[in-house]
Amino acid sequence: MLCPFCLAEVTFGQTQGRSGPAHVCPACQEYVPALYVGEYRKFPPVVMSAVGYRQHGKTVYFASLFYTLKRLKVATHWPKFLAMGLNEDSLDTVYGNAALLEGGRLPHSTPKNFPRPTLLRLAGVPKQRDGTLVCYDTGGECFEQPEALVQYATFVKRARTVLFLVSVPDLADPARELYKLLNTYVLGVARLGGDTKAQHLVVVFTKADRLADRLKPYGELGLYQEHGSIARLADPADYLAQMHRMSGRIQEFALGELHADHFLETARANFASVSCSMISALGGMSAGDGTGKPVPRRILDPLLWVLDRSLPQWHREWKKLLLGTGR
Ligand SMILES: Nc1nc2c(ncn2[C@@H]2O[C@H](COP(=O)(O)OP(=O)(O)OP(=O)(O)O)[C@@H](O)[C@H]2O)c(=O)[nH]1
Ligand SMILES: [Mg+2]
Ligand SMILES: [Zn+2]
Repeated sequence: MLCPFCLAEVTFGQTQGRSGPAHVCPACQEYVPALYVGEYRKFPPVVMSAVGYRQHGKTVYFASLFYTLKRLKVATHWPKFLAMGLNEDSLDTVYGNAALLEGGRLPHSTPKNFPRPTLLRLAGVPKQRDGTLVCYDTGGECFEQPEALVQYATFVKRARTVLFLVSVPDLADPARELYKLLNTYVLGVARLGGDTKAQHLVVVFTKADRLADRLKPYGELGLYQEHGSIARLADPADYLAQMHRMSGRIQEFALGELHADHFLETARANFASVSCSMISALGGMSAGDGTGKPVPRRILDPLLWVLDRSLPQWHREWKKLLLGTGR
């Protein structure tokens, strides 16, 4: 089984915990939740590993995702949908950060240390299999040098899909800085003995609310960001097809507006696949002063990409035939 804390393939040991038998990882010595081990086959792990510079929106993305998933539960869009934290840490993160956003506040910057993943069981997402989300939110400093990645983010080499969270409005020279992030990541993973060619890359452009003017020339994409609503999720086949189309539009934006040709070409050469999405975790919410609530836009798209990319190849081929979606 995959350890959710260090992502090593291990056989968990049994030990006596404070409240009964417990499972321990022989590689990292972490206590693994009984629910994770007991129903591993029914809810296999799906790793969401966020990579990106400081202050580019990783923590706020996860907070906004948890906030949205919480609200989805009572909505009618996915009638069978269920999300559940698997340990106390995860409950604290999910409910704590979602509550912060709900109260119009923002989470703090993430310290540079080996992050503890948030474990969230997901069931009933239409057209996707059930699973346990293992969310890694690492401090942005760890992605500034390959050495820092090797020291603090060893788990990245074992993730099947990696999310690059990039805030275009915060980049002075987007083409150069995008390429640098990619280069740092590919080098770091190679030094860890991993191979990015076995991973799928999802590039997530964050803070799309600050890009509204620059998206105007890209008609359909601008509208997609502005009118992001969860109502269309009720028809998942239609939604996934649209998401694939938007990935193409976002790549056009990256070429036309950011001149990121070199970044995209190098990414395609170094990963099993490259998809793009664009989100606004906060929408119109003002900067954490306790006024206003977030109005997230397209916040589920990266999750749907990760779930999609986590499916075995045969399942994806089958879905492609059924839905007519891209790669
Ligand atoms: N306008 C806008 N601002 C955002 C959005 N998401 C995040 N921000 C702003 O960006 C800041 C940094 O976001 P974080 O999620 O903390 O960034 P991070 O990538 O986790 O940063 P580190 O933990 O330092 O690596 C937040 O405090 C917000 O002010 C968004 O969707 N729209
Ligand atoms: Mg953070
Ligand atoms: Zn472990």
